[in-house]
Amino acid sequence: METTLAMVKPDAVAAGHLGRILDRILKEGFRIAGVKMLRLSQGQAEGFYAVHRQRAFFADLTRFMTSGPVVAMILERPDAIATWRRVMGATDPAKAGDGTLRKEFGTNLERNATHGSDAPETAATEIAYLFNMLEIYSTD
Ligand code: 3AN
Repeated sequence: METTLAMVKPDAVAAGHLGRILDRILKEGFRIAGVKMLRLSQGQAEGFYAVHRQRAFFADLTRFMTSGPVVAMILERPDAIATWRRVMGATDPAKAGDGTLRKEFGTNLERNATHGSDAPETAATEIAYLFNMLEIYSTD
């Protein structure tokens, strides 16, 4: 069993896509081990995306991520990280394949509807950043 951190970003929450994204998550065989809606502060968004601090898009990205509530989830299934990234599709919705969440719900490279951890270490860091142990119902 593997765990990943998924997020429905402010654009997709505001557009009312949460239900369809949750439905897709369950259809793909994920178990939801934790879920919460929260609105990130500027400092929290900057901490979450700290690896991108030097990138030109950092200020815009963190402003977008604080523009409304997000829904953060801990997802479990075998090969969860790669599977969730496949379901999301490419970072740029214009390049994402048919049937992917970013193709269906993303607006542009920045407002791309969903987030997913890119490696086991990142997943562990991101989960610890957003959830405390009382909020996680893991079968591990
Ligand atoms: P992914 O989320 O597919 O792993 P990353 O980690 O390269 O992509 O980028 C993190 C987030 O930063 C993306 N989800 C997207 O919102 C934003 N982003 C990435 N590249 C750009 C860019 N060139 N311009 C604006 N925003 C970007």
